[in-house]
Amino acid sequence: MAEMYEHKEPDDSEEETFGGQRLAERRPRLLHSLRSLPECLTWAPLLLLLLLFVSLGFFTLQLTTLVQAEVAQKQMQSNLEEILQRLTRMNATLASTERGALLGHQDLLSTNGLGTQTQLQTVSKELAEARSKLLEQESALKELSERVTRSLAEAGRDRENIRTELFRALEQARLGNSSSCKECPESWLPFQGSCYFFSTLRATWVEAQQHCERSGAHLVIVGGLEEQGFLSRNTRGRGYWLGLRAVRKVRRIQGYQWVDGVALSFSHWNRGEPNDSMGREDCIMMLRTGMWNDAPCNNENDNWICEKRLSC
Ligand SMILES: [Ca+2]
Repeated sequence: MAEMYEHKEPDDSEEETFGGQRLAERRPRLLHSLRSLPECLTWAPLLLLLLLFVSLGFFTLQLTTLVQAEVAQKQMQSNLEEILQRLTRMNATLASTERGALLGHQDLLSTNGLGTQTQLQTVSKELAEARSKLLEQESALKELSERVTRSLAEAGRDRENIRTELFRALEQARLGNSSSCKECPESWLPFQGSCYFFSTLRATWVEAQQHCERSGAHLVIVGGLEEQGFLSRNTRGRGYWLGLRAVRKVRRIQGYQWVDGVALSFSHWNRGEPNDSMGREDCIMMLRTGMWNDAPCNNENDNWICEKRLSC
């Protein structure tokens, strides 16, 4: 019995039973850990200290890294500023170079422009001189043409006058002999080598001249007082267009000209004529008295007298 109630000292083997099986048998490592817990508690400050050192080292490393990064950033900023300054200087240099080149081009263009302007002025001056000379030559040619025209007309008139004189001589010779000269057409009146037609109709000056041309004649040209006397004696109380018109330039009458181009020399104006009434009296007609008057060319109140030379 003594053995049954034998006090058993707490034995580790009894404490370490679990589920009827010894803990040492089932969890040897756990058992070992449990046994080493006080020892672990002894190592904790050391671990904390170690952790502190590690953290401090890590912090120091980060701080160093940040400082290095800041230094690198400052270096990069410095480099960028330097690069920017170089670019600014290069830009300034380039701008100066381009400006110089542009000024050079501008000077060249200015020089060329001045040269061209000088050439243009010279050419313009030469053209003006040439134009002036051409105008002078044109004026001289025009004057020469007018002189030639007047000379031809006067020559034609002289030729007709010679024919008239010849006709007179032949008429005198005809007193005893038969004439070889043709006679005037019917209803035409002869006078000193010419035939005259006194119309019974009325027309404008231009229409009257056209009537005469269709008969191989022209409106009458009054060469002198004898011819004027012949015409005045045959007016039969009517007014007649003559072959005389005004020469008007810039609304002003410069003179009068016969239909053969000869300027007016002999005239037989009525008193107060020519008056160029209303500035439109360019055609000359003979009044019933035989005196002359200037009248509007489109006046249809007058008859007309045609004249053509007799041919021998
Ligand atoms: Ca008049």
